[in-house]
Amino acid sequence: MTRSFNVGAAQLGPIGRNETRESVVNRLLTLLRRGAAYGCELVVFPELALTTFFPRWFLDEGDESGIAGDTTELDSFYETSMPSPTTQPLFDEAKRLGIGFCLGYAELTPDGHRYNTYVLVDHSGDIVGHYRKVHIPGHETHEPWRKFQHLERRYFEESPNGFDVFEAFGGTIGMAICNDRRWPETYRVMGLQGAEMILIGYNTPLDYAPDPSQNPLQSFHNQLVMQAGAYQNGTWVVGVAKGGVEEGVESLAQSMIIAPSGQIVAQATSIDDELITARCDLDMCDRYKKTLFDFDRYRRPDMYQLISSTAAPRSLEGASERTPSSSPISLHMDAPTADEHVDPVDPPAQQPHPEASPS
Ligand code: CDT
Repeated sequence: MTRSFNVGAAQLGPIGRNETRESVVNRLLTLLRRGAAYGCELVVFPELALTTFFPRWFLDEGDESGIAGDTTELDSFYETSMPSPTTQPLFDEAKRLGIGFCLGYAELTPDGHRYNTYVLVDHSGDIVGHYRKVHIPGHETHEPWRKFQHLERRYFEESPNGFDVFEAFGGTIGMAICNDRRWPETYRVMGLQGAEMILIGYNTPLDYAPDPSQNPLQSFHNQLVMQAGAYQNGTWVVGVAKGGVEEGVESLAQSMIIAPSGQIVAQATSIDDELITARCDLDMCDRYKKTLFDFDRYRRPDMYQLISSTAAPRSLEGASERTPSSSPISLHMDAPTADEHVDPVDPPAQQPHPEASPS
């Protein structure tokens, strides 16, 4: 029996700060119906697909010790249940059409925890599973030097759950959210559980304030990490953007569906609402899982112990997102520009880290 099925990546264009949930859900319903018309069994929406990317604003009256004061506006961006009254039509329509979906949203739990979450729903409208974002990028406190904030680390907790996979749509499906896609461990932990398709939603501003030299590489890095993740783990990857200029901030679009070979088989061409589809043969995963990436035969986990060790031997203490002025290395001055000639000389000897033990 073939394990091929059609998947849709439902890219979204910008969502305005004041756009109602009802309006957004109507946009999602349009894409869901388009997916059904194209014969999709699963339509994947991006990260935080119900709202604008609100971590770009400082929205409460707290300080470095956390959120405080009037949180009415902040709270308005979160769902306190799923389905919620405004998302129920999506679940109903999915069931009516016999099509599944994956939806990113901000989750506020009854006991006050805040997560950046994905929910996977099957063709009966039933929830298959949730995923809460593991790698939370950005910063915790208001940083006025930035053109816009990236306060994910203020508004979301790191997942306590990690990367699960789910038996659904005839295969083994995993989920990840945005920054997770840059980390090889994301794919590998799910690859080790047999993932055959990894669904990844993202909001990636083109302007990366801590190191603008990375700005022109956003598209390249997006492809690099997702294609590598797919190939090295013999899995399909469905990467879905919220792109375009949202509240003055331009974000990467270029949603794509990637085969276990690492090849891009479909890619969005717009920076707006757009559905791309591909027929994904889950059995293609075995071509890689049973040959080059036969984990049981070729992996050497005993050689990788540092990866799961919490004590990094040469920790880059404080090397998180710094303000330019507090950075101990010059992020902006030293990188050669494209037209500067760089001699192919040996790299300078590395300075020993102050905490490195003498050999
Ligand atoms: N949403 C999200 O995780 N975006 C990050 C931007 C990092 S800039 C602080 C990303 O990795 O694309």
